[in-house]
This record gives sequence, structure tokens and C-alpha cells, in this order.
Amino acid sequence: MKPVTKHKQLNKWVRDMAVLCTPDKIVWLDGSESEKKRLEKEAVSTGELLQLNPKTLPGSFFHRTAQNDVARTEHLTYICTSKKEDAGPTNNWMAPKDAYDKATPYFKGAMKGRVMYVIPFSMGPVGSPFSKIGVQLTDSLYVVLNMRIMTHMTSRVYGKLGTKGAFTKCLHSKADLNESRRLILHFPEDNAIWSVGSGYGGNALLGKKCLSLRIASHLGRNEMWMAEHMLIMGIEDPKGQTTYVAAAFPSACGKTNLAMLVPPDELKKKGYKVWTVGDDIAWLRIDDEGNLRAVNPEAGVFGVAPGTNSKTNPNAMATVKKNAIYTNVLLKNDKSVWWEGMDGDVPSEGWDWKGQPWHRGQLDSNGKASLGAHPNSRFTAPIAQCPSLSKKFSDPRGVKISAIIFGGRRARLTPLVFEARSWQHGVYLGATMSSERTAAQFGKVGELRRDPMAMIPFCGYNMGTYFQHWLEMGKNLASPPRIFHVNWFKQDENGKYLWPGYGENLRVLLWMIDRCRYQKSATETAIGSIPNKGDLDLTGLNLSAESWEQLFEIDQDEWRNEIEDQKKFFGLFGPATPREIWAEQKALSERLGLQHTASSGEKILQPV
Ligand code: OXD
Ligand code: MN
Repeated sequence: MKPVTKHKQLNKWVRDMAVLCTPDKIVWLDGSESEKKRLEKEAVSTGELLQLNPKTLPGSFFHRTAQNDVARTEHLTYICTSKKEDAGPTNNWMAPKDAYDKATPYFKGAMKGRVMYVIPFSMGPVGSPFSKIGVQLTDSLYVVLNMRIMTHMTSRVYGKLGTKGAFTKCLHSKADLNESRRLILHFPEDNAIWSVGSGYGGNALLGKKCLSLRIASHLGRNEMWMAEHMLIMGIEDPKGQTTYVAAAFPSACGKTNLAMLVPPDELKKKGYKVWTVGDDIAWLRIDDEGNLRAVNPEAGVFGVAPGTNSKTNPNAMATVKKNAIYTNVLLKNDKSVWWEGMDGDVPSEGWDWKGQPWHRGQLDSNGKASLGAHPNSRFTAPIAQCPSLSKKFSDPRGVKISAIIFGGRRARLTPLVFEARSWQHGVYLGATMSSERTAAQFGKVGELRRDPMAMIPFCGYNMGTYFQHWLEMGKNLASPPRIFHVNWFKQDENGKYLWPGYGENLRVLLWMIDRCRYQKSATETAIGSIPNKGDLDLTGLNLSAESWEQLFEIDQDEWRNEIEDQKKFFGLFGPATPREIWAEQKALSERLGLQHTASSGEKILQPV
């Protein structure tokens, strides 16, 4: 097929990549409905997708990935910059030439016997000043059809590009899906991404983590904006005023649930509503008045299925009722799907995520319940189908952000909620985020991981410099959003969650809004401000005084250990850790009444 654009550099790149990958043909896509139908049919005929029951799940499909390809592979993900220090100590690094040399043989001939699809897409509404254009080449129809949901995929972007416009060159091949020949490479200096050997969403839908976070964070640093792993939501009060917040949580810590929250009955009756703008990624820019504004660059949701049900996330359940793609869930005999924690009865039988026959009560070889769906099984669906979608979702100017929320999954230590003393202190709170590991990443589930701003797997440059960028952004904001830290996952000594979570989290958000809009007073503590007793609306919630105490307890010994751990972490970045971060840590130690011993990293930066 002939190129459909007059963009010489784009056409040459497609030609060059085709010479490398040797597909049987090149198909330039336009994102139209008729094209979608044609591709779905094709994917069903090759077995890449299975059509689900058209009565119960119209327009929906099922896909199984290879068993060795079920999550992002951070150990095979690289930032390829000329200088190692530009990638920083928390990213895997390869020099660009070495990376191209290493991956070239994996791509060589990889598309033989296959089609190379050319996907034009915009992250962010087409033509918005926030948006960026990408073109992805791939040999996977599953990837094409997911990209069609997750991005603004349309040939209109070629018009925007004209003959010389900038775009991210995204090359993807599933190749032989061999883990030892899998690489996810980012070339920020070339505005390019090469991903080979995986068909899993986070590795293969290159508009998502690769472009919208790793490459975009690099662009944002140069252009004075931010690409963040954040949901965006609006909370409408009974007077009809909507306040927008952005929130960062590590993967699989409930961002999708929070973004689509349904108010508990008591608050619904009072007139509160929640509007979803985005559930995973936010691009944030400073407007002419010095406000922080955000857009969601994505067009779909790629959510974790297990645990999603009409209680935990009714809006997600409604979103995925049609036109969805289900990956690695249990396939029922009636061609509908199921996952652990879904509504209704556990099916008596079906086909598990590995494609093996499965029945209720089945045990694995260790005598444990055999899972029907993989813990990181996913659904992909257009966000436009979400009942709580905000009217502002496609506003090219984005929404004004009044509060930023950081959070992690910690059984102990951090209280339910506390507020930073200033933007700088808030940056420190983001930089000290940590969470117990979930199934969205390779690694030991439950292990503590430091994950600043939930960006450790996604920051496309040195995280020390990234902290500095956050501080710089604050200096350019006339009215910076307030910054909060939450922990929905605190447990008592018996391992029982102290806070009910899900829809009830709105109670905490309303307190934040009181702080932002009405400057409501709060109780100052060493770590930040917490709600005065009685200031969280707990109507209809049976929370004991003891649970409240435990939710807001600040344990000196735990904080002492925490600060020591933080010091080791910040020490990693050497001189790239901003002075302001060390200063905040020192001030916290003092407020906690702990003796402050400077770490080696901090000493480097002490004024003489
Ligand atoms: C995701 C992730 O898929 O963070 O959003 O892993
Ligand atoms: Mn995510």
C-alpha cells in the first residue's frame, strides 16, 4: 500500500522499518468504523481474538496473551540516552547505538508472513495545545484494536502533521514473544520507541506508558509541563460547583475505582456527584493565569479486572458492557467472561486464562485455589462509555486542578489522609511515596517499593532532576494546587483494613475540597495537617473512635525507620537530589523530635 501522507520523514521511516521487518504488506489505517469491523473479522479469523456473546457482551472480544507475557516487564524496559546520568539510577539504561544494535536483529524479518499496520494517533484531543502525535507500526491486530480504544486514532492527525510536524516514532513487533528477545526501548533524544517480543498492553500499546509517560515526561521537562501517572476527577457539590483533583497511585492501587467513584447513598442524597476525566494518565500545563490545568491524553480504560464488580466499581462494569476487549480473564462456556471478585455466582466451569479447562473449587498443585483469571487480567473499553464521564473530558483546555493527591498501599505508617504544608513539602511527599507491590509488575507481591509520584517505572529521565522539575513547576504557578497524601490501605494489628475504601473515599475528598475552597481549619501534626475530629463527613458510616485513632496514629519508631529508608533512596541520586528535598526531610525529623543525622547524599549538598 502506498503512503497516505506527504510527510517525507514519516514516509521514509515507514519504508525503512518495513525493510528491516520485511512484512508481506503495509496497511495504512484511518481509524474509521468500517476499518474496525474489517480488522475485528480478520482477528477473529486468525484466532487472535474470539468474539464474545453478542447478546450479553455486544461488540466485545476476548484475547489470551502468551503465558510468559502477562505484565509490564520493567527489567527489560530501557531509557536510551547518550549520557547514563540522564536516565538516572532508577531506570535501566543503554546507549542509543547499543540499544538499536541489540534490538535490530530481533526486528529483522520479524514481520515476515504478517502485515505491518500503520496507526496514526493523537494523545489528547486532536488539535488541543496539550496533545502530541504518534505513529505506531505493529504486526499485532490485538494491538491495533486496543490502540483504537486507548488513543485518538484517526488519519486526521496526518493533516495536523502536514509535511514536517513532529511525531513519536513507535515501532512494535510481537516477533516470537520470546522473553529472552524482548525489549522495550525509549529514545527520548530521537522521539522514538522500539518494543519487541511482547504483546502485553503496557509493553505494546505504545501510546500509553511509553509515549504518554516516559517520552512525554522528557518532553514536559524541556517544555515546562508534566506527564504524570494520575487520574483526574471532578467532584460536584450540592451547589453545582465542581472541583477537579489529580491523584497518583502506583499500579493496581485503585486509580480506576477512585476515578469512577459512586458516592455512598448518604452523600448522593445530599447532592454530591463525581465526574471522571481520566483514570491513569494526566498531562498538566500552566495556563496564562498561572493555574495548573490537566487533560487525560487517553481515550479508553485499560483496567485490572479481578476485584472489579458492581460494588467496587459500578461505572467500570457499565463501561465494559459493550465494545470491550478482555485479556486473560476466564472464558465461560456461554462466551461471556468472569474473573475473581466479579458479581454473582462463581461459574461452575470454563476456560482459565491459560486456556485450560477450569471448574469451581479447582486447586493448583500447591493445594491453593486455582485462578480462573490472571491477577493482572484486563479490560479495555472506550472511556466515552463510562456513565460518569465528565463533560470536560474533551475540552482542549483541560480542567483546572485544585488538589493533587499522592497515595500508596501501606499496611502501617501513613495515616488515612494528611495535607502538605506547602508545594515544596508536597513535592517531598510525592518523592517519598512508597507502596507494597501488586500484580501489575513483575516481582514479589507485598514487598515495599519506593515509588515517587507513582512514576518509578515511567519517568523518562533522571528522577532527581524530575523532583527539581516539580519544584520549578511550583515556582511558575500563581496559585499552586494543595497537595495531600492518602492511604486507603492501613490495617490494624490483625491485618484488617481500618477504612472501608471505594465509594467511602469521597468523604476524604470532600474534606480536601473544604480545605481548598473554604480554607477550613485542620489539626497540625509533625507530618502535615489532618482533619479535626468531626470534620470528615462520616454520616451513615460506622467508624469507631478506636479506628479513627489508629487511622491517624503517628508512630515515632515507624517514622524513624521510614526516614532512614528514604535517606538511602535519595542518596541514590547523589547531587541530582534537590536541596529542597533534603531540607524537607530534615525539617520533618525535627518536627518528629528525632535526632537528625545527615546522610552521605545530603552532606554533598550541605552549604559549607
Ligand atoms: C497500568 C499500570 O496498566 O500502571 O496502568 O500498570
Ligand atoms: Mn497505570
